[in-house]
Amino acid sequence: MTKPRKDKRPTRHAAGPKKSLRSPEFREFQTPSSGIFFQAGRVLYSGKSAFQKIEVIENKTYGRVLFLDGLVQTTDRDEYFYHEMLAHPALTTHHEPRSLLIVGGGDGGLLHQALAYPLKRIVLCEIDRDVIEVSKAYFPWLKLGLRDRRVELVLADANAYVLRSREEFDVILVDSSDPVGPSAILHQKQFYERLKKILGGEGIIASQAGSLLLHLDSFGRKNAFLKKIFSIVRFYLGPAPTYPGGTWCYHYLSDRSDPLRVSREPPPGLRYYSREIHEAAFNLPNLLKERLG
Ligand code: AG3
Repeated sequence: MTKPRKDKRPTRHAAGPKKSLRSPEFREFQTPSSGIFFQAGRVLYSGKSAFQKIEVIENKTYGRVLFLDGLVQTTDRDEYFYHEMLAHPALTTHHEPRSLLIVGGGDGGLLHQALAYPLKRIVLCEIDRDVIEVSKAYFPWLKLGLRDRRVELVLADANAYVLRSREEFDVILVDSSDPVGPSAILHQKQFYERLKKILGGEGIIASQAGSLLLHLDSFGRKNAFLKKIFSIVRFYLGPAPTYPGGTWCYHYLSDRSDPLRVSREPPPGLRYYSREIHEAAFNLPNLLKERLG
């Protein structure tokens, strides 16, 4: 047992942390004047790949946090809000999903959600080998997912892969980052035209579209070009606590599958997504409806 201190000198804690002793701070500037910060108990990885800067830190509140080019991609604590909302609306609606293409998603969170379905084949197309390796080391769900026999990992630029693929997919999930850097192309019209060519007749695409509050201005234009490509173009929403603005938008795209006619129950054990949430998510706030015309 330690003896009680006799001297009255303040402990380091009582004095408040000295600047030099503080854990390093990792910030994402979500706008030029605002953002989010995390104190890193430990910096688990920091490196530069051929495509981007990759960092993984350990934070007291959020657990492990993955940054790509300084943008928060995933945290242990809140990843399921985003991954469940990107995976399950499309996968519960398609009448019989057998094949799935995941675009991006190198951290494996989306793959983990998808593996709960009786799919026959899953292609994970990620451009950056280092994201895969780093995520395998620090996010165990990816390591497990890649061991599944149904999964093929393709290390390629998705835009080029989609152009050369001769396969048809029942569901395509686009887990891109923001429309800057290597992900920029995944938000453009040409990419969606290419996706349509490899989408089965009843096929469904779900893709992350950005922040309701901070990317609102881009949605009108995007909606207009998507409507030229797909007969059913719907936005839906969900919370994303550590992403800019906190509420995230997703596109649901199809030619034949109505998003409100779900075909099956979601897998058990989900923390956010449910049938009720599915229905609620497609009801949009006025500020977004106005932009979509
Ligand atoms: N992909 C979407 C990340 C967008 C977040 N943007 C940001 N923090 N500015 C996440 C990949 C998770 N699998």
